[in-house]
Amino acid sequence: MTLEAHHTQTGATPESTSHTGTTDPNLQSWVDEIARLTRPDEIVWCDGSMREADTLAKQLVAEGKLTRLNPEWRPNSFLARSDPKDVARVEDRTFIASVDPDDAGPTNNWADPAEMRETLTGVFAGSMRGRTMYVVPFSMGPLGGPISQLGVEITDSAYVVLNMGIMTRMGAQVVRMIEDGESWVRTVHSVGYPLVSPTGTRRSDVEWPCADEKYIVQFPETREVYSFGSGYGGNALLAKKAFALRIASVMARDEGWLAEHMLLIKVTSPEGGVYHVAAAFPSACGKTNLSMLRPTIPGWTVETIGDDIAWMRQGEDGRLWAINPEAGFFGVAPGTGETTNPTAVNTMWGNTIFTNVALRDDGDVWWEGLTDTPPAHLIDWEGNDWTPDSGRPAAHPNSRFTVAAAQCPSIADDWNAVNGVPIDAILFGGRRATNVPLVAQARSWKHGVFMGATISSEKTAAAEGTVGELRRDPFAMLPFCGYNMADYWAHWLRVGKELGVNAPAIFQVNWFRKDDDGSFLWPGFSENSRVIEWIIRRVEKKAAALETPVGLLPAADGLNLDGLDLSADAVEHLFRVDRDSWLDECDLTEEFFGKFGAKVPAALHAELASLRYQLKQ
Ligand code: OXD
Ligand code: MN
Repeated sequence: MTLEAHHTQTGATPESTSHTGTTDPNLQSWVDEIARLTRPDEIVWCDGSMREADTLAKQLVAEGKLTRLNPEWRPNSFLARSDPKDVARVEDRTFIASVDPDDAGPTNNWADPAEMRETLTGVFAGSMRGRTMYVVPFSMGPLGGPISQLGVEITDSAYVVLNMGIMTRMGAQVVRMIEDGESWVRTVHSVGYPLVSPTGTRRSDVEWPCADEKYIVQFPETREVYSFGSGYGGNALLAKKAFALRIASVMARDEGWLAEHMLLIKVTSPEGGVYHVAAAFPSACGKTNLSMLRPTIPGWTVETIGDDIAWMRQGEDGRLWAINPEAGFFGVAPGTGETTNPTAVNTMWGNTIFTNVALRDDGDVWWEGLTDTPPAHLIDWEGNDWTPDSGRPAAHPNSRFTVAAAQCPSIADDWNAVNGVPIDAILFGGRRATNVPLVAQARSWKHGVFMGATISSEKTAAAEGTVGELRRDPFAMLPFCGYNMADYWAHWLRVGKELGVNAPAIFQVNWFRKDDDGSFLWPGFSENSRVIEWIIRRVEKKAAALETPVGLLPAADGLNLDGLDLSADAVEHLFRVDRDSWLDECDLTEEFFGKFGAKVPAALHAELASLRYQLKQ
């Protein structure tokens, strides 16, 4: 297969053929070095063109690795089915290989970088035998933007190339920028399923090649990622969690910016005021839904900028400016439905890669929650016949859609702005059945950092530990912070100091509080626009707030509840601050901070002390 018309011989391994290359000596020698280690048959430099994507998709269909969906329903769209053992990010196989173990901290798996390099050299040796090695140059954020960064992923998976082409600005122009001297991040990926053994015996490929033993390794000091053994999502699309969060958070610490697990939205008020909001929620708390919110309150508009990651940097005007570094959505399919998120459903009209969803008899796709009534017959995510009586989900709970952000009907006109957008408010949300009010504003940046640092959810399954205990996910960054979490809190405090009066307001939100019978108190979904309205009115200094120990809550009648069927009891419960259970929670927070020892910034201990003091008044 030839993806490029010209064929220049480069310094690659003697037995591999290389299609084009670069005049940048560092990039070329790195590609050569990885090829010498992994021994692919062929090296292909991806140009990011539509023709290239079309060729790769056709090749994957011919190899039985993708199913083309019925173009009548879903043009230029495909279904991939993964190995049942390779269906999600593998946090226990994700490592931060920093020189000092303390730089990884108690929430990451640390690995000694020298030992890990040796291990990786072992597993990558010959791992691409019989395969094509793709060189994927990409930009996170608009090309050349002041907050953007470049990277290159080497991968032996054409499926990864196709996904990277949707999720990033991928292509030859990035190589030109590297040749012009721009810095870039090195990422290497292999599915770990060579087709030729060291002795030359060939085996046939499988539908979803992967290896039993997986390694997702970040080297923060040298800004490198090595991923082996998985072809799935964040394990393999290295621009996303590995680069844009783990490596970028370290770059951000060193360079004074922020790399965050946050969605980005643009909110327009009935008076035409335009505001930008960033919001951090743990995985599976409805970030994609909030990023595509359709307000129920008249006159308000919410538009999408990003659904997962935000990079933010102080601009020349002193404010905090943000970009969505990604170019696409890699969203969880189940629960994304015509009623819950019609915008997402419309985004996926075509040009979409689906992974591990179910196939309809008419050649379209389906997953739990897409429609209220399931089709009478499907092929499930494992390729088996399925009916509504099968007693198991048709789509894997972590099945995904990959689609360009530009296809989203609610995408904001400034989503692609080269300088980003100025941030007016930052939200921290968890999934809390108890204690945490529907919305509370932080009294200060420091109080906001305390809110972010203590994001938590009640454990819901016995497998997660004692039911009702808190699972902490500070800043929703637990699996994504590339360095010591307590140092990260200190970094946030430093950034706040730098921003001073220009700092965005910070809020805590919780859509998930339950009444004593265990049902949700707040209707959620589009009604969340009422909370957004109050937040914007606070930013505009137009809404009153009540001081409470846990933050500033809407004053009586401050939250717009017009037309909502919500009892006075429910509203009271949504904002109730129960002093005893909050004091118990303070003990848990102290215990949690204790894990980080002396690194916890004094300002956070002071916030905890102040919270306790106020609760006891
Ligand atoms: C994701 C996650 O896939 O946060 O976005 O797990
Ligand atoms: Mn995420």
